[in-house]
Amino acid sequence: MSSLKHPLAQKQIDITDNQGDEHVVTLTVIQADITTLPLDAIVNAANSSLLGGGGVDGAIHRAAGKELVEYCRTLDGCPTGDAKISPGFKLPAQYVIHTVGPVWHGGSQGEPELLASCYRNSIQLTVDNDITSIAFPAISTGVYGYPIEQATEIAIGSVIDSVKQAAQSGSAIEEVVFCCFSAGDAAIYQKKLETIKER
Ligand code: AR6
Repeated sequence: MSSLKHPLAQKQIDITDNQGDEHVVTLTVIQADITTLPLDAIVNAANSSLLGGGGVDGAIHRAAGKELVEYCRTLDGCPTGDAKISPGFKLPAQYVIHTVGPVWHGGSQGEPELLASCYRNSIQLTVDNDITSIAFPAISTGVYGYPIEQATEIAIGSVIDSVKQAAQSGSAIEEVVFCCFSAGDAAIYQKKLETIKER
């Protein structure tokens, strides 16, 4: 179960990998400042420069210290929908996974696929780096304007699909946290996690 205080909702995903081994992945909704979480990795909703910005990006850079932007300069940016990894420096989390969500233009310009690929590519990096616990903010739902209800559906659906797929390639992931900043967003995530049908 979750290592975090005050989970608002939890769901366990049971996965059997192609070796026949069973994995349990716990999905948890919390309301918190993501920079405080003592998990293996936290995800940053960055922009494609990876050199910092406002919102959760600004909070992560402030808490990690200036070594983070120095490191990010070596990453050569990140296309929308992709993800790159850095150390967490002064954060309690060991790693930061930087992903770039789509800007909302009404939904017909590939936004759902790009948002899903942020979650999928971030989970893929947990496989490559032996990460067992990760927290996501509500990517694209702040400055980038993605409607929260639709973004939440994609976030949870894509994470469930991605952890199932990752288990087939040796993933060690045990816990995925949806870290909401506002009580309103947390309530939407909570409801969605309780009602979502596994695909
Ligand atoms: N912990 C958890 N969630 C947070 C925190 C925090 N400390 N601070 C804000 N949020 P946003 P985007 C929530 O705007 O929409 C930046 O300038 C926030 O309430 O941070 O993907 C980047 O550099 C919202 O629910 O990211 C990009 O230019 C969620 O994080 C651009 O913003 C995402 O809001 C990215 O926009």
